[in-house]
Amino acid sequence: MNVLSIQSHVAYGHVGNAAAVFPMQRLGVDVWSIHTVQFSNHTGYGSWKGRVFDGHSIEELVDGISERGVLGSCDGVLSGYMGSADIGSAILATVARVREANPAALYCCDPVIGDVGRGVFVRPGIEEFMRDHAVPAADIITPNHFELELLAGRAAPTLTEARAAIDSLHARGPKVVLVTSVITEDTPADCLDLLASNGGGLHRVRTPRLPITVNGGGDVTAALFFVHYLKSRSAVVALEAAASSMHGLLRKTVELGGREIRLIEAQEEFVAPSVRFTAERV
Ligand code: PXL
Repeated sequence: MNVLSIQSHVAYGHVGNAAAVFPMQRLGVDVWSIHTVQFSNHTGYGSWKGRVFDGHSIEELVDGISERGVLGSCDGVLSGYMGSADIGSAILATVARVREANPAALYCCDPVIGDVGRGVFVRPGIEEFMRDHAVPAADIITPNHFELELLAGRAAPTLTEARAAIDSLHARGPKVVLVTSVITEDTPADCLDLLASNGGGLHRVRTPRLPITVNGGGDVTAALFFVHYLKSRSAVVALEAAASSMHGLLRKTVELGGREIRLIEAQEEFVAPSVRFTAERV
């Protein structure tokens, strides 16, 4: 299986491609990674070095891959942190090229915009680009709770309102919606929910809430969910697998400490999660 992953890259630590590529490889996927930015470290530190690429630099690499004659063997495109709306347009042009070469290829868009404590952390224009262009082009989207509310343009403090917000996103195109880091009024204080919908039903996995906030967790979750979906074609199977592996990764991160997710040390969790969660229909 081949996945084209277009995301940010950091030299130190784990977000974007530096978070998503290894778990996908560990699951046996051949990952073609294109970087939208190359930074020293993630932006959560408040300062970083490096640069944002432009749309042309993305399309140039896709041209080169296309010249190898392999685009038709691409099973899916995964996008994350975009850097600029111009890069976003290049990503959507790439998705169109891949679909032309392989009509069965799926596009999973992780609409990285922000998070509850930090607010919006991407450049102006990205939020609108995600809402108006990327989401409608995607087969699968993986917003966190904060991004769900922004994209749907409505608050989702309860499960009922989250369901309505998810349905409004389905109506714009995506067949599958995964919502991460969900905390509604129905969520117990020591728990965190993940919701997955395939348009025909909503499923929830509830995991214990761990005493950390990390960067890159959403990037790993989207990558795991996409790979398991590509393999199983089941949103429920993908939800259970991604939630179980993520919980294992975060437990390892709590155990070992530090500011970055412990991706390497937790690698066994991607293939054989030590705790398996099951989804319930809600
Ligand atoms: O995890 C999202 C993300 C991706 N890429 C970069 C980031 C962040 C979050 O901080 O800084 C570069």
